[in-house]
Amino acid sequence: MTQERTLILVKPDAMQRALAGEVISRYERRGLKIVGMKLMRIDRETAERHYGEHREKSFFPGLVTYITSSPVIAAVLEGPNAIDAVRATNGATNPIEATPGSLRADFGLEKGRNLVHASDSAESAVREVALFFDEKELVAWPRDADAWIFE
Ligand code: IDP
Ligand code: MG
Repeated sequence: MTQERTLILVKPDAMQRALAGEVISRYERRGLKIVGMKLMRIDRETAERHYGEHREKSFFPGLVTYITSSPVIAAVLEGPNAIDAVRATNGATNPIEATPGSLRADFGLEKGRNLVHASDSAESAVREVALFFDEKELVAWPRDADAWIFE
């Protein structure tokens, strides 16, 4: 069982539709632990670095405008295979192609308004967690914390 950490963002469309609690609750009830969380307005420079791999894409300017358009929740989630688990909970980038029951299928219709972000690999997770959090903002849970959730 590989313990991993992954970065998620509750994007502006989910925040504006008051879906933050619903989104976070999906991760919690899968058993993922929140080890960092903040409400923030992403500045343009951070947005451009976060989405740097898409810099040449036609949707990049709109993506940066969107992600900086209102407050978001950034969080670090931890658990067994957390990176793939969260990507599956989110669903495919295009909500129309997302697995029914995933967040993007349940709440979205458009690629450009797909509610959530999650790191896509171990390398991205390390880079993205460091972009949004200082190490001292990440908290350690007690070793027996699972017993509280599952008793
Ligand atoms: P991901 O969020 O599922 O990892 P990526 O391909 O990394 O998807 O794209 C990053 C984000 O860019 C998407 O979540 C979505 O918000 C936006 N995006 C991707 N493709 C398009 C597009 O064709 N039109 C508009 N926005 C897009
Ligand atoms: Mg991506």
